[in-house]
Amino acid sequence: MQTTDTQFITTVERHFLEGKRHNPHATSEFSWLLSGITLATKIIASQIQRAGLLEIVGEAGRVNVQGEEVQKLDEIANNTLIRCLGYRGNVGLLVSEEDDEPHVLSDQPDSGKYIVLFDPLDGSSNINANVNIGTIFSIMERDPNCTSPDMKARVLQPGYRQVAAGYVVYGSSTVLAYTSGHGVNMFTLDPSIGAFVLAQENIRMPAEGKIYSVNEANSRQFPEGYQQYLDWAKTEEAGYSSRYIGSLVADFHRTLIRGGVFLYPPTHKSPNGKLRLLYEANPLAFVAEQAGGMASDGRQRIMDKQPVQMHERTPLILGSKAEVEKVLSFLPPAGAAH
Ligand code: P6P
Repeated sequence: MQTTDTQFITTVERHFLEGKRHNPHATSEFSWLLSGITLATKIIASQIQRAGLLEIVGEAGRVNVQGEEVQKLDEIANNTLIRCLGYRGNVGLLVSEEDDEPHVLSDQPDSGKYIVLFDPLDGSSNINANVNIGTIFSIMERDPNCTSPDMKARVLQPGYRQVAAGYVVYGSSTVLAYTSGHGVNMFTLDPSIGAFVLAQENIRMPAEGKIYSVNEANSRQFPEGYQQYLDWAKTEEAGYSSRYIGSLVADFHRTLIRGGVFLYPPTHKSPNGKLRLLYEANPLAFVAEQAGGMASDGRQRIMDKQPVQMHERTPLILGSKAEVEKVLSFLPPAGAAH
């Protein structure tokens, strides 16, 4: 086996610190925080690779705050992230899709400087079908002007306040894509050295892509404009293909690489959309925009939304700018009655 020439590999931590020249957050303390996420996702990846061999597939026997059956691997992923981020020394609050309340690690301005929000294992119901699943994370700074004793209030910041965001997709390879506001960089986990190694710098999402990604079974529940868009996209002259994995991180990763648009519109069951704003829509919107793409809730830019609740959901139209704009052209203008 060809060994990796270590002098030529760029790990995610090294790449981040080398970005110091244009990124005020590229400090060693932030790199230490980032290494908490990369460590956790390496541990999660190793668990997933052996899921069929270990008694960790299946349901944990409890329902989470979202009302969803918790998978055993959900709990493992959640606990791993909490543990790995718990002693970074600069994380004040952790917000997880799995937990109703934030985890308070520090309420001090310096040791509690960052807030990390995450969906520990998105798409986990697909685990036993060996479908790609993922971890999504968002990093914000503590708002010095928010002195509310209610920790939930501290995390209700719009997405444009994010200082970094990204995801890890666990599939045929384990891939990390993240941004700290200066483009999107992609790293592949090299199991032979246990490090995320730079695979592609400054990724650009294709400006357009004839792929739409939506759960067609819900289409009759969608507001009229979405149905009109899908009717158009299905015409021969429009020339679209439909691709839907049912795992947000996998559907988004394909969209980032090949272009197209992912949609999760309002449905009767989820009138505000199914996907969560703080730790699903916002981080992927940040990555999408940094790669030249776009993210909307059908009325406004995802990252401009002022959250009202920590686990609030949002409709999501995410992908190539021209493709998102095409969907929006079928919807009522912002402010019009839906
Ligand atoms: P539906 C997985 O449960 C998830 O949260 C996302 O990963 C995925 O995009 C979505 O739900 C799929 O939802 O209703 O199409 O099964």
